[in-house]
Amino acid sequence: DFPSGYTGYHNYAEMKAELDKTVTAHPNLVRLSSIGKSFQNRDLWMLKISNNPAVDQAKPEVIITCNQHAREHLTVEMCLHFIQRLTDGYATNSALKALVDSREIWVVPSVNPDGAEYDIATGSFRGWRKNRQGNGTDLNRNFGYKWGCCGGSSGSSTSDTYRGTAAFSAPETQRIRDFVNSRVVGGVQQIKTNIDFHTFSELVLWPFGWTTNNTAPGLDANEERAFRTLGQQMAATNGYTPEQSSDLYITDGTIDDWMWGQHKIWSYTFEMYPSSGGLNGFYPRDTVIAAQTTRNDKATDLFLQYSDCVKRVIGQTC
Ligand code: 0X9
Ligand code: ZN
Repeated sequence: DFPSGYTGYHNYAEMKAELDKTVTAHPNLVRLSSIGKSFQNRDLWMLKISNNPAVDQAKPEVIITCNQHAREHLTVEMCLHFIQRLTDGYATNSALKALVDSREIWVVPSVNPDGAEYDIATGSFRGWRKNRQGNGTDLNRNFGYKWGCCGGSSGSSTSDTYRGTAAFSAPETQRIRDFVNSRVVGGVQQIKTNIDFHTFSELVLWPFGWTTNNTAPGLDANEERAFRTLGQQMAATNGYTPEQSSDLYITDGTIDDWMWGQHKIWSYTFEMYPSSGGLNGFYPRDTVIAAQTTRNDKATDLFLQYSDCVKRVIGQTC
């Protein structure tokens, strides 16, 4: 389990208990389901937040993903905080109510539960990043848009950025893919936006990661300007640095490139606290959880606001 100094973090069972509590407290605002199993057969839990959550309504949909990388435990807390804020705030905060009422919000608090549990299993952190299939696949190199194209992942199974044997060879990325694909209704993708939370470096990133060019086939100048403008506006609220993801380093097979490249879902990667550090940058004490998750309240509000039409941020229509 989590070592002392970290017991404020939620392990997999505690995360599930928290989701169950939310369902009990707000049965008319949330619906809990599993999008399927991880490699080691854990459920990949997903909470839908909306008014009338049992019904598929014609509203812009949003998906928030956390914990693709095992050791990035702070991101589980980010997803849980996001859920709690929207649900607990609904009755008293009219701005939050308006956001919840006008969207269908899907939250996957742990995309990689096997890796996260492995990271804490001995009681001291292992520094583990990948899933638990063989030597581990880096889920954020396993998505099927330009998979393995560009030197932004490794073909060696022992590497921390191992891309897997094929695009979507990991059950966890398959489950995300299948869910997102299932939201194409009547030929129209219902999910408009995504934030994928990671740690660390305090960044707001947007596609593409596979090329250093700002525009590319499937990402034109207006789209790039919309990505950048909303990215900068969100970063202005949390003090993160906004940049194109390839400004950090080239990556291929990432979730954000796939969301945008395959589905035109406006996908951002947030790298949370701290701004710098070595391996211990992944392991801030639990005393920072409240401040570092609340820090993204304004950014996620802005993100939800524009999730009907991100191009509105540059004065265009959808
Ligand atoms: O390398 C990653 O997968 C992410 N950084 S982390 O330190 N959390 O591993 C960054 C991914 C950003 N997205 C793209 N580069 N497309
Ligand atoms: Zn990460």
